[in-house]
Amino acid sequence: MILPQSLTMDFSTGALSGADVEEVSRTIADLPGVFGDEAARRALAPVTLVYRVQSHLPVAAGTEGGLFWGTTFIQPGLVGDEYFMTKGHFHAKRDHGEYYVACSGEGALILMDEERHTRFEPMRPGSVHYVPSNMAHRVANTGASVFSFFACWPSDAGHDYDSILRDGFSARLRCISGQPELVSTP
Ligand code: M6P
Ligand code: ZN
Repeated sequence: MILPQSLTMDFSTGALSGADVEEVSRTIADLPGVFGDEAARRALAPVTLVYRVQSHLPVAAGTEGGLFWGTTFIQPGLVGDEYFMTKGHFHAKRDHGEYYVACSGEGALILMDEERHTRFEPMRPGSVHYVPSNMAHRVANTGASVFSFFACWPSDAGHDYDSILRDGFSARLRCISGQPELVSTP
């Protein structure tokens, strides 16, 4: 039996379409405590879109052995001198990894291990990034247009946002003289 293809992806934009695509949006109002300069965040219009995530979740979250697929679209912009970025998370199951593939625009993958060493990898269309286990990860848009990337992660990985909201990353990706620079947090 041949079933019709129900999920498609536009390789130029990363957009997913199909019956089972879920979408969440994160605005400036949704991201208190995420950026270093909280006053600069509050000075922006609360409805300003920072990023949205389209995902295909074919099994229930927490199911062992399944995979999730998604595209994240990050708007260009700054909060103070920090690039618009995702909240960032460790996986609740720390030994679970993830793949990211850049689609369009310019971005950066910021990775921090459990000893709080932080580094970043530039993301350009076609670059493939393996997020190792035990690493917190977030993505920033370092360009002037929407940055999109694909992600594939285990359905039982889970998101631990609390550790990041409590302790942050040990460094922030700031726009210094027009270039991304990782600056240690005090
Ligand atoms: C990628 C994946 C998702 C994640 C999204 C946004 O698409 O890693 O699991 O939800 O990025 O990142 P965050 O949840 O940290 O805001
Ligand atoms: Zn993840």
